[in-house]
Amino acid sequence: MTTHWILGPGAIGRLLAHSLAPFAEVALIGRRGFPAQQRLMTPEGEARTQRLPSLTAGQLAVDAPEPPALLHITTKAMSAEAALESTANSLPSTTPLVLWQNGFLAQPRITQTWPGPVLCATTTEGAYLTGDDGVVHAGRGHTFVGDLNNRHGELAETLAQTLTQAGLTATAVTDIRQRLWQKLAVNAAINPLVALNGVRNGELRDDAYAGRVVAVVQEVAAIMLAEGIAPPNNGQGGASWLALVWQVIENTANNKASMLQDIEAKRPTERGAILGPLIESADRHGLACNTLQALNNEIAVLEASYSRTLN
Ligand code: KPL
Repeated sequence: MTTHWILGPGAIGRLLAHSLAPFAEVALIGRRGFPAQQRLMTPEGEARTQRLPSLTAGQLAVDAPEPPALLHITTKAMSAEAALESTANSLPSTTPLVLWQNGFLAQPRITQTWPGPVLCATTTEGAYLTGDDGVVHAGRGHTFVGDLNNRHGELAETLAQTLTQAGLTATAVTDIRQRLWQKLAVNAAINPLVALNGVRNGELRDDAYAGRVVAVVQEVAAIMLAEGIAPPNNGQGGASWLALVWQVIENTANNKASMLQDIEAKRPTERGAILGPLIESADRHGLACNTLQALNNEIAVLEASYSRTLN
């Protein structure tokens, strides 16, 4: 049986572990251990309990288990590189990696430095944790996998088949860079604004916020043009970034976006992986990005205020 290690036992990590476990050997790797009996609630409301072994990076170093065929990294974007480093001594450097992060920060860096194949995955599967031993698969989505240099198409194809067999519908693609940037563009227009204002996605349609949404999207659209990233076709012929962003806001109106959840839980946010590459790209192309800069600074101030109270 193929072995998959899943580094980062958050909602997507545990959903992945539950889905793969009937077909492969899986181990969840985290900073701390978890109860072996883990519960999954399916989108259809069926409750399942499965044994999912968990290991800490410390245990890996001591126990030296057989290395995996594939290491999935499902941490937040800003933790991916440190997490990989914490397990790297327990892995052959040829081990294929699958990066599940938002944004576009860890992916190019790890692709450049890791000697083995590095796949990137972007998913619309919806999941959230219900404690140390439970995850809810809230909505079915689609996962796209590929590598930034288009050198590992066969591996991406095999992974897409494995994921699909495991119930997480997936497609191997040759334009994963485009897809990661497209998701980042939408996240940049929604996440910082809802996080700063403490509102659900749908509230961005209110007059109080809509102007700032438009201002962010104008900057993002110029950056995307400079990067050569077209908006995904929305199926209605209208492929503008603004139409896409309003569509996602409509479809996720009731969502509490991930950045808002991070702010509420006083955790570091993914602003560096979402706003960072946009601001860096704007600088590189000589484009103005005052709204993106302002949002980045406002979130940084908020994060600093609670990291001071936690220290
Ligand atoms: O992906 C999202 C997130 O919460 O990070 C959006 C698209 C904003 C939906 O909530």
